[in-house]
Amino acid sequence: RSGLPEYTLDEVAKHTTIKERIWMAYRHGVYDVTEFIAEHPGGDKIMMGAGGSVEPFWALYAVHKNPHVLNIFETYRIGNLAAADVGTSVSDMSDPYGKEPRRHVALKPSSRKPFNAEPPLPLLADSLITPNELFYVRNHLPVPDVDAASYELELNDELSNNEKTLTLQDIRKYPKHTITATIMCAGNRRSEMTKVKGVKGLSWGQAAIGNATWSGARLCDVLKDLGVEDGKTDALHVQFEGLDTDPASMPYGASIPIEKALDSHGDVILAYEMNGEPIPRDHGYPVRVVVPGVVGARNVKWLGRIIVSKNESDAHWQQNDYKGFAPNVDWDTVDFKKSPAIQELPVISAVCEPLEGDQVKVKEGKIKVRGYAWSGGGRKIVRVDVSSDGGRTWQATDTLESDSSRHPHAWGWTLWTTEVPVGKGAKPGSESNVDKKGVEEDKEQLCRTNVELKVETEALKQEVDDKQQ
Ligand code: MTE
Ligand code: MO
Repeated sequence: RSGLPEYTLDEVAKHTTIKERIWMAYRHGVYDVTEFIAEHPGGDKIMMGAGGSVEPFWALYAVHKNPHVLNIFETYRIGNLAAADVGTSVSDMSDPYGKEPRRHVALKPSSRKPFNAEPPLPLLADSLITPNELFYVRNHLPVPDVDAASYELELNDELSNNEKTLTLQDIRKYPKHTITATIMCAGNRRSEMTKVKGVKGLSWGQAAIGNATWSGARLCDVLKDLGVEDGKTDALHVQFEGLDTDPASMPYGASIPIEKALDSHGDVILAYEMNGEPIPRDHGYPVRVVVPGVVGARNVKWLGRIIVSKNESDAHWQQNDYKGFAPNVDWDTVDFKKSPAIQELPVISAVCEPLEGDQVKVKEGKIKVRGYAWSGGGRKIVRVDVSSDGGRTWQATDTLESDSSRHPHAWGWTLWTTEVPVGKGAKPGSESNVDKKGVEEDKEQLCRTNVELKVETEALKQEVDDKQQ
């Protein structure tokens, strides 16, 4: 809209408190949403995006993105977004990390160079599909700046010496295959593990996981044209190299077993779309391999080369990282050759809401608890049990939500919701203090989630109310 002042995203990012006013960007506009948030149900969650784009919140709460709400929203417009910021990238040639994409303010980084960040946990359980801008980011190296028009994917079969180069257009000519799949970092929830025994690595919370739809060419179709077919090759592994390189010019790399790569029901895809949009730079633009059911590390982003081989990838991340060891092994005694590279991940579940220490309203002696559950290998979650008495008794959750389009595989996560009875002393309207004591992982497909509840008395609630006034 003409006549309004122009602001940059950096200026928008400075407005994150009621005192400074809360600003957000949407398309070409800048909005002062301080009042909008106050009047809007769910506004407290939008607060997590204060100073950033409102777009992923429309995606989470699709009900809001209707003409009526957008018209109301438009009345809060205070300016236009600087043209240079509408597409979003920063540029500083003197720094290997000088060409990183701009990230949403709601992503909280555990490291900036390389960029690693996860979204606020309560947002995760709000939508079966994680919006692109809120999907956790796990980068080991600077994000490469790839031009889609000149992008090339090299293919090489070491057994037949067949070679090929595909452009993005060539990849798009293959039948477009869409799956819903969860990608999780092996380090998800490491911060809790560290409380038991120190482990090296980024201190991830519980949100180094996300669920998206991915579209692209099936790897088995592409390999068939290279002459690599099930039963006709002696290859054992398919290696992937990224276009991101370390200071010695070595690319990020990983490999998967040939069985998974050639399985016509394995759904491994060379994805060029994430949730219906070109894959964002942080997630592998223009092409990443999605290996559903397999640890995040093998889902190589910015895919530059595929090598069909008798050998696993010799990259650091396949050989000397992403492996599991017994508790008596430490960094001085570890022999990485003694453990296989992680492929399919085991089952996992986590509580997303309430957060540890949250004050929650007790309704008819119960509180609402929500979370996710997922298993590697495409194993479907059939039940999630919750305990509110330290694991003595368990109750199955009421609602499970998941994508079932690839039955019997379930590549995507299951969101669960339940009401948990709180202890004897709980009166309707009292507050309950949640103390999450981690999650017990039972056998595959069945997740047990332990929500410990400390129930506070009416008197304490009065005190809290007094403080809030
Ligand atoms: N691919 C490349 N080329 N470089 C990387 O650093 N990180 C891997 C994997 N693929 C990585 C990569 C790891 S460890 C994880 S968990 C996932 O990408 C993270 O994917 P995301 O950032 O899209 O969430
Ligand atoms: Mo990872």
